Amino acid sequence: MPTETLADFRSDTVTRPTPEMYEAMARAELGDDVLGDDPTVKALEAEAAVRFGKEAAVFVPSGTMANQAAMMAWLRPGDEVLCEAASHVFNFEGGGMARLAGAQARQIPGVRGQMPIALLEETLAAIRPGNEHQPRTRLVAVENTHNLAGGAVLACDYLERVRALADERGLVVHLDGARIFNAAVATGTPLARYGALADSVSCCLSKGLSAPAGSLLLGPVAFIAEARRARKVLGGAMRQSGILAAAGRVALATMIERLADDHRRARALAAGLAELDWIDIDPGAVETNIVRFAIRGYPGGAHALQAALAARGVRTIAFSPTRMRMVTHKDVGDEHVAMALTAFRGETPAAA
Ligand code: TLP
Repeated sequence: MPTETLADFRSDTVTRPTPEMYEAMARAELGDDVLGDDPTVKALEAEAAVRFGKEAAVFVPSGTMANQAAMMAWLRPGDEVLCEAASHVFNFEGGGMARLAGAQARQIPGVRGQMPIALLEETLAAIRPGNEHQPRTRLVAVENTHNLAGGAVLACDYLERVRALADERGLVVHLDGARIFNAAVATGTPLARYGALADSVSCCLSKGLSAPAGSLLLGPVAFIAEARRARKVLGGAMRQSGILAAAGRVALATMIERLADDHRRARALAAGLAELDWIDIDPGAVETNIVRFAIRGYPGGAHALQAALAARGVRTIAFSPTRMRMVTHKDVGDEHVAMALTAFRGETPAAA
């Protein structure tokens, strides 16, 4: 049996840089970004700010740092954040909101990644800003696309309603847009539209866009100045980071439109998995590049299946004994989708 990984569906974070990125990195004009004179970082920040229609941007090493620097810049200790219960910022960032910003999260259970508007209204109606017993509710966090909701897209009319509620109550909106490019491509929405609906936006260049590392945080000038301070505190202020920014510029310029291919392959993968009666999946729910599903009757559960698939050269992630995730990206082609489906068929449990 092959042990070498041939088809890696664990995440779109596994993508390798393109030849054009390597070339841009080799040729990048560099300075010292902590001293504020790396021209390639500055160019990337300026280009991203224009795309999202934001005043300013700061380049950071990761999506986690982009989100957490945003929290540190917007919040004071004791503040409260409203976030979807399955959001990345709450579940997968090491408790940073509490640890770094000293803020507490009020979790709102969502439907396909959306906090129901009625529930948000009810929650916000109970806020009494002048009451010293209550935390100061300061920020609403949204995630688009929503990772744990299987890459679900948050529609602009939903985001408009969140924006309006936040405005009524004087709250800021932070958009975790780690995969905002996928949302934009899936719906034909300009990035500036998303930029207009949130006070701050984070986005990742190192996921579907395939840069080796790097994310951006975007927002008003004063906020970004504060976020730069947070980046420094977090150890994320880098020196010749133009090397990474050069790949990021290529990512922004060349890698957005092709995400449609990843979405098409994710739908094909989901349709193939749906034919297996031991897999529970709704292929109609696959809107972008993330495919989540549940398995039934596999001896040892999802972790054992993950190991068996890996032995067949197909890497996946088991999130629980029954739940798995696969993500399509630049480095998986149609042949890898076919290979994955063959591997799943080969693992059909005897009882199924
Ligand atoms: N998500 C990773 C894991 O952490 C789960 C993945 O493989 O999907 N926001 C969202 C919505 C994300 O999905 C991620 C990464 C981040 C933020 C953090 O980005 P990084 O990994 O660059 O810190």
